[in-house]
Amino acid sequence: GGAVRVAAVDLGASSGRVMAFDVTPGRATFVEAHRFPNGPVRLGDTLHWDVLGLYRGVLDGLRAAGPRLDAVGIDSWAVDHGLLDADGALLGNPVHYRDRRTDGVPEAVHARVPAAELYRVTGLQVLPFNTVYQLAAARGTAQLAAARRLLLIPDLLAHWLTGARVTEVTNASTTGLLDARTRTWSADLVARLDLAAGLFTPLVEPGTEVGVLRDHVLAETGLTGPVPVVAVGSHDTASAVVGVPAETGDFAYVATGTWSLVGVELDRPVLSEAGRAANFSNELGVDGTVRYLRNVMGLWLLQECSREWGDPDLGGLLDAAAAEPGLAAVVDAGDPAFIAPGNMPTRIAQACARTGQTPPSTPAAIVRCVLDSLALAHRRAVRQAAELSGRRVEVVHVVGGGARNRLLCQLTADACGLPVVAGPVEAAAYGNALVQARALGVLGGGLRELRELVRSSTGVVRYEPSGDARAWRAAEERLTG
Ligand code: LFR
Repeated sequence: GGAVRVAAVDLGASSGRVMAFDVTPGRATFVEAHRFPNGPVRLGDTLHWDVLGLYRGVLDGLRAAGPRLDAVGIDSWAVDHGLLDADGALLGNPVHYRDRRTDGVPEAVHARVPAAELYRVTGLQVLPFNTVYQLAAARGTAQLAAARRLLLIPDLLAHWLTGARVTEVTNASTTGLLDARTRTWSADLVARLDLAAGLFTPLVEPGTEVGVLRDHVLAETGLTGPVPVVAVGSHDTASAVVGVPAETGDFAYVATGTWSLVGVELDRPVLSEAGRAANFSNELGVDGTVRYLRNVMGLWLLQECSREWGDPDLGGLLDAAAAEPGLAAVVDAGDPAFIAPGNMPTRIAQACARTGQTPPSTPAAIVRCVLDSLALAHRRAVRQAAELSGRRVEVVHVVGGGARNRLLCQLTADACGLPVVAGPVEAAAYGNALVQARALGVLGGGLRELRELVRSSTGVVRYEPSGDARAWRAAEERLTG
C-alpha cells in the first residue's frame, strides 16, 4: 500500500524532461516539473553533447519536483558515454552518436571479429554508432589511453548525483559488448577488440538502488535526504516498452520519437542468422525480457526537413500532407544514409530518384513521403519481428511523441493491417517511474501489472486499419525490388 513521489528524468535527443510522479497501487499521475532543450554542439570537426548543461537541467528539474522525493530514476538515449580518467574526472565532452567518426568503422571492426560472430553473442543490429564502433573510432587517441572507466549517459549522471559507478543492463545491451544470453559483459569480445576490461563497471538490473544523492546535490536542489537513485530501464526505449499499456502479450510496439523502435517483447534472445540478415536487435528489457526490435529512422526525417524549411507550423504541414495522394513515393526509413544531419529534403528526393520514383517536390508531398515511408517501415519490422520470433501480434502499440501524430498512427494501422493503440506520449517516463515505485515497494507484480496501471492511468486512441492492403505491398516491393 501507500503512495510515493518519484522523479523520472527522461532525456531525449532534442529535450530533457523531469516528471514528478505520484504513484499509488491504483493510479499514477504526473506533472512535468521541468523541460529543457538538448541538442548537438559542433566543436571543430566533432559533434558533441553538452553534458554539463544536461546535468544542470537535471538539478533544476529535481528542485522543481521537490522538496520531498522518495526516489529518482534516469533514462536517456543509448550508446553514448563519458570516459573518466584515473582521478574520476570526465575526459572531454561526450561525442554525439550522429558524429561521423564512425563512418567505415563497422567494416574495420568486422575484419577483426566477423559480424556473424559478434551477432551470435550480442544479437545487436549493426548501427555505426553502437558503442563498440565508437570505441574503435577512438583507438589510439590520448583520451582513450587515459580512460579508466566508461559510463553511459544515465549512469554518468547517476555517478555525479551519488558517486556510484555502475552500468545499468538495458542500456549496456546497446554497446555491442554484452552477451545477450547471460546479460553480462562479454570478456571475450572486450579482449579481442583490445579494450581494457577495467573500463566496464559492474552491471545492475533495473530496480536496483545504486546510491543516494550526495550532500551537495541535496543542498543545491533543496531536497530532504536521504533520496535514493534507483536504476530503471535506463535506455529510454526499455522504459518506453515498460510503459506500453498492453492487455495481453500478443502485441508489437512502435516506440516513436527521433527514432522508431519497432518490435516485440520476448523471454529470451533470438540470435539467428535470419534475424541478423533482417537487422534485428536483441536489446535487453526490464524483468529479464528481450526487446526484439529494429531501429528505423523515425520522426528525425520530419524534424530535419522542418529545420531546413525554417520550422513552419507543424499542424498545417501535417494537414496538407494528409490531403496529398498516398504512397506516391517512399524511401527506406531504415537506411543509415539518413543518420547524419543536414539537407534532408534533398537527400529524400535523391533516394526516391535512385529507386526510380518521381521525387516529391513540395513540403506537403515530402512530409507525406516521410510518413508513408515510416508507416511502411513499421509494417515491415512488425511483420518480420513476428515471423522471426514466432510471437503472435494482434495489436500495434504506438507510444512516445509519434502517438500524437494522427496521420502517422492511421497510416501505421493501414500499413500493418492491424489496429493501432496510440499513447501514452510519455511512455518512457511512466516506465521509469513505475519501476522506481515497485522498487520502493508500493507496487507489486510483473510487467503485466505495471502495464495495467499505465492503462488505467492514461487515455489511449484506437485506429482501425483501413484502405487498400495491396497498395502497401506494392510500395514495399518498390523498395525491396
Ligand atoms: C531512442 C534511442 C534508440 C537508440 C538511439 C540512439 O531515443 O535510445 O533506442 O538506438 O536513441 O541512442
